[in-house]
Amino acid sequence: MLRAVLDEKLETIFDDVVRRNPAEPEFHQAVREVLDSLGPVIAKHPDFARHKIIQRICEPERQVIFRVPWQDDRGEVQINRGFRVEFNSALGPYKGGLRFHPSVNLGIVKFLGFEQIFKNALTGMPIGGGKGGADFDPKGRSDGEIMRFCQSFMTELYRHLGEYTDVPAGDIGVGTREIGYLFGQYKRITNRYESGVLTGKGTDWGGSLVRTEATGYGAVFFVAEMLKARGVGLEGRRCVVSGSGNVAIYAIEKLQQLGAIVVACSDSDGVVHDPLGIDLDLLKQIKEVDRARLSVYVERRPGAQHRPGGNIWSVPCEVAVPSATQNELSGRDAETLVANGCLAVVEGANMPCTAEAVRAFHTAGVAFGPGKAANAGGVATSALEMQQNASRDSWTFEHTEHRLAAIMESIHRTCLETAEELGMPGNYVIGANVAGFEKVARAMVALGLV
Ligand code: NDP
Ligand code: 2IT
Repeated sequence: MLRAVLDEKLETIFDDVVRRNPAEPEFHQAVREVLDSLGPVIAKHPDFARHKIIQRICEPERQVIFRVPWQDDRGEVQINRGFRVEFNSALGPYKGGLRFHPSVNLGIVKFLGFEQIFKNALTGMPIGGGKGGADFDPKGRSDGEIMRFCQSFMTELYRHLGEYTDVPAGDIGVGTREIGYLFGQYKRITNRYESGVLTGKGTDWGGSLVRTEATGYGAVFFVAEMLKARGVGLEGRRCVVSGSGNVAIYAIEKLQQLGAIVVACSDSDGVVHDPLGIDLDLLKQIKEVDRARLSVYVERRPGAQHRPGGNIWSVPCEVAVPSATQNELSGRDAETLVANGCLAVVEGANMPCTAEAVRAFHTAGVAFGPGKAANAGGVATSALEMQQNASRDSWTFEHTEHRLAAIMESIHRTCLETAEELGMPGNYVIGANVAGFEKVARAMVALGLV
């Protein structure tokens, strides 16, 4: 892999991170991406070096790994591994989602937790960074199995949580249903109706309106701002959104509301290409109600095609919204998008674009919105849910969406202005990394050596 040259001090710190955290390539990738941006920061703030802020930020405050035993519907005992990495609490309680997917391991949870620190700082809300999950595969599991797994997971995790300590939410494989089972078990064990301990709750039992939509909507608000900064709009633009889960569905919804045409989405089996525009009601029915595979879509939608194992980035588009998983868009995919006339790429997922892809976008002058800025609408609305819980209030959809839109606009402005100040106009990666890092670093210095 071709890499940017790092400042010597940063190179030493990075080498140390790799040595101390072997066999965690996604974590190394996420750290490298931030350190690549920090040259000007260490030159400007010698006190950060004196306090060893970068080394401290790269070391989680606490990491919990635990056994999750449960029984499947056939009575067979199953064992999974649970994780919670409490990365940084300088700005508030640890905050970040739980991922249930067979690929989950410590390195993946650490990359997600590390990015979460800076993302949460960018929201301007009082939340630290953390992430968790399990190598549990929810695919094909009954409702009863999901419930028993969640109950066992929480039976260990509850002791580490609290509305002022650590507040999980959803991520891949964890939505309102799972948060319900987790919250029910937390309530039972602690004998406390502590609404603020989890976000992404159902609206009947302490959840916030707009939290379901927030990540996808927020990413689209962000790309709309990026295009506006270049004097163009979303109206009539052809878009491609990878994935077909929570983030993808609500990115598609907002893109359509703003007049764009989404022609493709995907899951891990393949790609749906629908040149007339994705039928969102049908997509929601398949994914949210039936919990079926995306391939079913073409059985009910004439004119649409399903390409098993296809590459979604070969579908020509002007706006691309990778919203499935890490490293799903390679350098070669980026070149294809550029060749097809793509104007903007916004990361709905966490780290979906490889370093090579990001470089290709920057070289070609494509507007690129990194996940830690562009998908921050989800966690920001989680913080709005915590606010509502703390005041035992619930806000309207319109008010909450308005707050979300204002937060995304503010994150966009912060990234743009920070990049401009650093002499890298339009580089949202540098803007997001530096603005997020500086806020956490200042708080860490103020709080002393803890
Ligand atoms: P969901 O579980 O709702 O959906 C995930 C989607 O991505 C599914 O279509 C899934 O396909 C696909 N996918 C997942 N893993 C893989 C893989 N290894 N290879 C190919 N496709 C895959 O998750 P979300 O929509 O919540 O999350 C999507 C991304 O957005 C993740 O990167 C997550 O970290 C990030 N994110 C989520 C937020 C949230 O609020 N939910 C907030 C910010 C970021 P299949 O069904 O075939 O597995
Ligand atoms: O990656 C993310 O920001 C999330 N999965 C949402 C975290 C949250 O606490 O809402």
